[in-house]
Amino acid sequence: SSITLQTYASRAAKQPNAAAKALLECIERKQSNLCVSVDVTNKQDLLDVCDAVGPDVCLVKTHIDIVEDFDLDLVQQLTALSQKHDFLIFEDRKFADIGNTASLQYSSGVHKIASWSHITNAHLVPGPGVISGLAKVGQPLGRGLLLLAEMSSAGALTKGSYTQACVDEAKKDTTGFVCGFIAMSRVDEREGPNTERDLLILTPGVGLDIKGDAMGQQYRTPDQVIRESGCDVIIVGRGIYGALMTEEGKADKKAAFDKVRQQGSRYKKAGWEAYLARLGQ
Ligand code: 5IU
Repeated sequence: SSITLQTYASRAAKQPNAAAKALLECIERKQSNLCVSVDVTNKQDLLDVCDAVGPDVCLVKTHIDIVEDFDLDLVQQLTALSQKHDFLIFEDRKFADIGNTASLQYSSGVHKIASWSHITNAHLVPGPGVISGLAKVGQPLGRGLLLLAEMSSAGALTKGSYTQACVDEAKKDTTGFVCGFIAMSRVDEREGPNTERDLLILTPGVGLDIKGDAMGQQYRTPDQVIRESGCDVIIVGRGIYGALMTEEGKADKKAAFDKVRQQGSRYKKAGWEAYLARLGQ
């Protein structure tokens, strides 16, 4: 039957990709399909947000290249928090070069993403060589890759035959390294139930209070994303940590972090209720 009618637990039991399996198990254990996107530019804020919302999330998404004072201690502390609070880490790197270069960007440089990030993602623009290049590094480490099948921003070119090509490549990936998509809908089931290979769908562009931002972001609610569109994980950034960015929040960090925690718990509940509603419970 359609993936949307299966529980996270039953999908975890059958999942061959280690990172995807760990994520599904974590979702079930914590009753949370919430991924927080922590797009802050200093190390301590990043760690503090993860510590504040850690209990409510299954996954923390980073943009490690925006952190001004990045060092390897940051990823050690982030890893420690992922163990303390039981969440996985997803570096939203969006690899998009030929296989050989993507492989080096994944393993090496300042950030050494493969060494600490359980999940990362790639555009299929270069063709399937980007998958093999990343798989060479990530596969032996038990990592997972998401293909960017659809984006949330207005006017995105990720549509039609491009989206379909991402689905086709994921289904025929022989490395087992591709474990899902970033997408706005159940792209793997456009042509009927996907009985071939369980692929996760992680979805950004989620907000309960506003419809978008000034730079093309478009928000939908957790219910629209999980129940109506059949996606698996909601990704929420400013909806959760936004209080830290205001003048008020900068002046009173303690109050701001209370708001961050409240929003984390609010989105966690909304995501889980939408999942239960999808199952008809
Ligand atoms: N993100 C998107 N849309 C996409 C992809 C990634 O918003 O299609 I691919 C990222 C960008 C940001 C986070 O890191 O997800 C969403 O943040 P906000 O919830 O603050 O808009």
